[in-house]
Amino acid sequence: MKKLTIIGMPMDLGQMRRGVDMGPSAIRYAGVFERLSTLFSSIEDWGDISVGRPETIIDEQSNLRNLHLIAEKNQRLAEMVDKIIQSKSFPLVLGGDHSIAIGTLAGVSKHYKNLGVIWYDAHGDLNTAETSPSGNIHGMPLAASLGYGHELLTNLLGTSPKIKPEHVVIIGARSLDEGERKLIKELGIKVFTMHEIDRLGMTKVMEETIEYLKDHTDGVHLSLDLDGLDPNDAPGVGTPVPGGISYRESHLAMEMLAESGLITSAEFVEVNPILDERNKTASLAVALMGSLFGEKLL
Ligand code: HAR
Ligand code: MN
Ligand code: MN
Ligand code: MN
Repeated sequence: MKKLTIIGMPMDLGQMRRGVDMGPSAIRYAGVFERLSTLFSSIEDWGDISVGRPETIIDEQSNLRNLHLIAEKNQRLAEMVDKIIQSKSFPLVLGGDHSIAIGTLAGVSKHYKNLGVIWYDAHGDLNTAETSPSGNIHGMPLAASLGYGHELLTNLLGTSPKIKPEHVVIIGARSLDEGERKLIKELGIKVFTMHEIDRLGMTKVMEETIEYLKDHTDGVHLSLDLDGLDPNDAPGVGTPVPGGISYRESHLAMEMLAESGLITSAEFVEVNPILDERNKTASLAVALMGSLFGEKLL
């Protein structure tokens, strides 16, 4: 059995709603350590990276809110994730808003020539300063990891791009901006929107995802944004979009990933306990982690 290392990234600077910085606490409170401890030979919690307050000066020129702080803190996260993998442990990052994927992927991708990424999300997170309707960096991490966007975001640890478009699968998309749609088409990124999930069913979606990635990648990162799920199941998120993936479909997806043995790193992001109902969303995140790491019902 493998080792697991948890690290918290209480980042709320990638978007406008405070509270998502308490995501790591909420996930710990929901019992992540206890839940996963039987599934690994050893499990460590390295605590949180300190993030700090929002920048007061908004860089209007770049249309990137809190750019410098986000880049700096993600650099730190990238270094920690790198260390975790060096110590032969599985990195599990707790968010925090989705801008932290920039750091996670910078650290993880150092160790893989062809890193696959499963982006489980209502959104594409494929914006750049030019296409973003909001200036919020949590809408940009997948673009940044593919090498699109401001140099401070694309070039962490000194390389860019971190991943290749043909090794990315987006699952659950139902809110894509114009520029994101364009980039998806231009790069030929594989996307299972809610339409495909409805039409094919989650079993087929995951079979195809696993088939698509398994022979072309040497590791696969799961970036799970809780807003990929339906807001009825995951109300504690900053940018809920109705009509999402269900609780059971998400468990099925995690169970199939566990069976595949493909996943080599993971992050669970956008849990905002201030917007939640009795820690429902953090508890859901922990339950999904259980399935992802091979917990069985029987
Ligand atoms: N696409 C919109 C934007 O760029 C909303 C992004 C919301 N992002 C997240 N991450 N919650 O998926 O602002
Ligand atoms: Mn996201
Ligand atoms: Mn999202
Ligand atoms: Mn390939």
